[in-house]
Amino acid sequence: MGGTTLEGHGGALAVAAAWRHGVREMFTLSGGHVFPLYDGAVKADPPLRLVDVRHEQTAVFAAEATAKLLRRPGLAVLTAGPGVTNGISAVTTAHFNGSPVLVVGGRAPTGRWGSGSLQELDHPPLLAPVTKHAGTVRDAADIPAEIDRALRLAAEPHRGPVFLDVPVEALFSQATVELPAGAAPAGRQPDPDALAAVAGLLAEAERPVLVLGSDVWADRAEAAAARAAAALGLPVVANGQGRGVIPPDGGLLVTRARSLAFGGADLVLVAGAPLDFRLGYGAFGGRDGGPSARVVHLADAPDQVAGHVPLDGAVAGDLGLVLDGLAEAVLRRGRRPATGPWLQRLREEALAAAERDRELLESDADPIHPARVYGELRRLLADDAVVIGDGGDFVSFAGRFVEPALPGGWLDPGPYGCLGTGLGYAIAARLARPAAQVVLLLGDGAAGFSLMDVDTLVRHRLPVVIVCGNNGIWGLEKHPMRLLYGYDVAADLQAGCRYDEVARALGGAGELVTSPAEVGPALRRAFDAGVPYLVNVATDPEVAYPRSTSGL
Ligand SMILES: Cc1ncc(C[n+]2csc(CCOP(=O)(O)OP(=O)(O)O)c2C)c(N)n1
Ligand SMILES: [Mg+2]
Repeated sequence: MGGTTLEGHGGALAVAAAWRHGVREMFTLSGGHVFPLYDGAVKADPPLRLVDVRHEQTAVFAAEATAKLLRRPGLAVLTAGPGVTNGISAVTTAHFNGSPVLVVGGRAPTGRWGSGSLQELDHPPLLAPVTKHAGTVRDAADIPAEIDRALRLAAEPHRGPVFLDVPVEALFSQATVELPAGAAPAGRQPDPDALAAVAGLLAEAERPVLVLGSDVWADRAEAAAARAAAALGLPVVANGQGRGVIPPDGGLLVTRARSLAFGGADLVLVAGAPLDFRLGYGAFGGRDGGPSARVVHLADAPDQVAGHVPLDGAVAGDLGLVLDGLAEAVLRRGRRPATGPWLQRLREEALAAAERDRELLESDADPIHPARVYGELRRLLADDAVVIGDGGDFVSFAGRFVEPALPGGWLDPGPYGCLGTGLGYAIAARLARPAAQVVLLLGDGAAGFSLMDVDTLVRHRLPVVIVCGNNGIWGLEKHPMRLLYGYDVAADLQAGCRYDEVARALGGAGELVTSPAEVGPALRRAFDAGVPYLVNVATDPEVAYPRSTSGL
């Protein structure tokens, strides 16, 4: 492409530039400052789909989930002032997740700046710490080039959000400009010496573990990761959107034995995930007084390589090239790592853990054990389902019991841990995967942040199955506070609150489930309904997720 000249107002120019980067929808909540962007969207040929939501955080979360699922940028348009500030937690989530999101904000007029216009706020200083770039476009003629630059930057590894605001004069005025081409960034070659050094460590290892994180999916490296794991016989632990890269029944996925894997390893290779609290801050090995493990970080960009722990090796670059290159470099040495007995031990441990789960998944306990919900759900999930978790303990149980069959379809909030992603992620998932099951797992506490956006699902005819794990408490806070203090406060919600009736009042459907035998049939009705459907499952508040770390 390239060489196209366009005449139009700032909104039309912005839409045309975004289209060239694959953007096909605009998530937004109305405000006069951004009207030209709507006019640009509806009058574009073909038009950009406008999805209007009930809270700006939902708009940005939806843009983020679009980026996560389709691996191209998502766009949210927020009106000046409170529209932008309401979106900041979601922008921060995209920042922590490395999701390519463009947020375009309205902005009070430059001509009156300082006189006290409605919603006059200088947004970029607020957004700068949580974006790759935050700036103001002051002239309509600059809009296409700035949007193009922003989207390139967002999509270039390590990916992340970019924020631009446009003063009303610029957005409403006309310009004639050449549209930029919107080309994708090229793959980044890893350093062959760094690869060879890691291959050397791998060839010597007896108990290696490969960790696959979300950037493996974002970097389109899932096939290379599966090839490397298979060629080298590496046991794999997956997290985030890395879940599903290695099929659950192929003998290599040992996520259920992660504590033995991380504690007993002599070498841990972490690909496409930060060495944060979810991975013990990058400290592995040491189980039963054994030595600590060597640690290698494989990252999509040099600035992602961990600096807070000593590393035994690191490679930065296109993760597909890194993983293929690594397998090749090891095999070229003529010696596959001798992982057989180690893999066997982890496999047995993973199978034993799955066996121990079985009882919980089939639990007849009354009140309902949250695991029973997943026992029933697992039977109904198709391989290509998109499963979204927004909540505390209820979602931790999902992480343990729901093993995705395919990569990319598991959406958790990531390391920022922000409650409220649920409806935004669900809206985006239904649009991104029109034919797949979309299941939103919602804690009853988490529900309060975004449930009003069931209205958006209804207005836009987006059927989603919502399962609310309703224990009547902020479970992940109540139990730890009790443990620490012997009592708890600010941790109770309404027991048995009818969130299903909220969904019905908003035009969706739903039902309350209070006995274990009803869970399966209710889920089936939800999948068959073809409308947004909330299954409100009253679960046992005494059941706490058994966790070893809190991340604090
Ligand atoms: C925006 C935000 N506020 C507060 C928290 C702290 N927090 C983490 S988990 C949790 C409890 C979630 O409760 P619920 O959604 O009902 O799930 P449950 O643990 O009860 O299964 C809270 C309050 C957070 N992570 N994000
Ligand atoms: Mg709860």
